[in-house]
Amino acid sequence: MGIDFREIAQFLHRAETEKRAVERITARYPELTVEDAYRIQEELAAIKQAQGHRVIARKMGLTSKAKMKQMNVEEPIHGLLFDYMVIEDGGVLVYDELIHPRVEAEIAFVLGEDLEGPAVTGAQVLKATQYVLPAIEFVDSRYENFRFTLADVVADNTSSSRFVLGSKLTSPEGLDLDLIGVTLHINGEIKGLGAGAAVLGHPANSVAMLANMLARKGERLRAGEVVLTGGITEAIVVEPGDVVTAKLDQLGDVSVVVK
Ligand code: OOG
Ligand code: MG
Repeated sequence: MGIDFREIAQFLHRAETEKRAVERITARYPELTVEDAYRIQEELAAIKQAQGHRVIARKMGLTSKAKMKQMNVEEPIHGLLFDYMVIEDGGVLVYDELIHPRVEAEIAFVLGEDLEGPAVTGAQVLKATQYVLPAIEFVDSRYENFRFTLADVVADNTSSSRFVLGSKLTSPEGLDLDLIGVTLHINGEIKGLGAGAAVLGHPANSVAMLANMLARKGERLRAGEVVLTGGITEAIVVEPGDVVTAKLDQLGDVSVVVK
């Protein structure tokens, strides 16, 4: 008997909709590979799509040393962001809709041209990018204590739960995105700080890696797609009442209130 990917996807989907942390799936299936995990992620996406949800962006995760160290997983991963996950800039995150959310400051890209791997470079990404913008992501692992292996987190759609895009669109032309300073504030206090270079040396490298990972499945990034490139600092626990702001040099601010 093989592993039932659909059944595992349903298990993770239920954990999300019931807002209940569950045992990590590799405790039950230690032999689960990362490739299997992406198949489970696809099944999970199909379940959401069957319920009428639409994919509106993609994300990379675990692209900075800070995040890799915090989660004890050393390899970048990719996932899907759905329409029900979006919060407008200045909007509200409803804490009770989630399990144990943590917040990240990120740089997002909007592509103006398709990008097809397997050998896409950061320079090609920059040429193909229409805009960059500041972003906040809330990760909310469906696993107990936010603890997982690489395969677990991939299957769990990379802990995706909510995200916020800043309202200012900036052309990447002439910008050194690696040198963009980033601060993450909660209630006016700086909880994390870094620079674009924290993300694989340059956040465009994260989009290039995504294009190259997708190429293995015969997929490509398309013009108009939005990509979150990964948390620059450690993710920070949030609580009801928190006001979260990410400030990115030259790209602007993005904020959200936790209620
Ligand atoms: C996995 C998702 C990581 C990022 O930006 O690094 C991520 C997690 O830490 O739960 O979104
Ligand atoms: Mg993230």
